[in-house]
Amino acid sequence: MIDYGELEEDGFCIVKGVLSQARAMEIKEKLWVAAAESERRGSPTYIPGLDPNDANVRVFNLLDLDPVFVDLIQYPIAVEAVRATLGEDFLISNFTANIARPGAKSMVPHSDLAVVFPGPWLHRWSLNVIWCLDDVHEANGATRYLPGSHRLRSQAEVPDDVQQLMRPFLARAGDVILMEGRLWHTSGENTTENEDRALLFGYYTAPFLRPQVNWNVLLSDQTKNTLSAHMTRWLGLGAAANIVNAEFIARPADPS
Ligand SMILES: O=C(O)CCC(=O)C(=O)O
Repeated sequence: MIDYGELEEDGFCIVKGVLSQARAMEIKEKLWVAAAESERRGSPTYIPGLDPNDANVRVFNLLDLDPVFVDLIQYPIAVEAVRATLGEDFLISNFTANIARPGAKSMVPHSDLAVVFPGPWLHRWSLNVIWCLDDVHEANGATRYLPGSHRLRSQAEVPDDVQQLMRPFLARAGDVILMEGRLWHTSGENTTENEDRALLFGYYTAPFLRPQVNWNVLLSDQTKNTLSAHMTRWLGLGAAANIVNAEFIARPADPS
């Protein structure tokens, strides 16, 4: 199912039909409910500085908003891809959504590894598992990536005309895009009249990298109490969370 050769060679691969289109649509409905609940809790869905305008609807802390997101972050194919890329031990760094609505513009190009590690970017130390809840194509704001950019080792190597060189990921609702953390990308512009583009971003890192969010603070006790031992470890919850296990020390992350 997962083309690891492609993931290594291109920095991404698309896994088709992980969810049925009907299931993707059900999850999208839950996402809109989660977006409203997020606003109600005081966590805005538009972040000036992150997106150029409020046509991008951002939903943070998905794990606390609906159990369906707890299921997705530990979905077998996601965990398989993460383990194959990062090693047996890893952390869930973040899980968020971005719904690009008509009129949405591109954010600043970046790589997700650069967001958590200043470089040099020599190793595959993070992986984004992107859940497509809509068909994704250029006009509705498909995520755009810079081909070959998972081989860039520093900011100085990023071309000045990065935006012009980027290409859209093309995928169907229910597909998963596996994108390694070194691949430079941005959100696309949604130039359609009335088509949303909803994506979920499950971001996983090697266990020595500080997660983007502090799950200990962010998750409610109600959510924490439902989590398995594996999820507790992967979220870095608990007093001994920062002790990396001996197996991982003996076998560091894939050096590719
Ligand atoms: O929405 C997208 O297509 C990309 C989002 C992204 O890269 C981010 O939020 O860091």
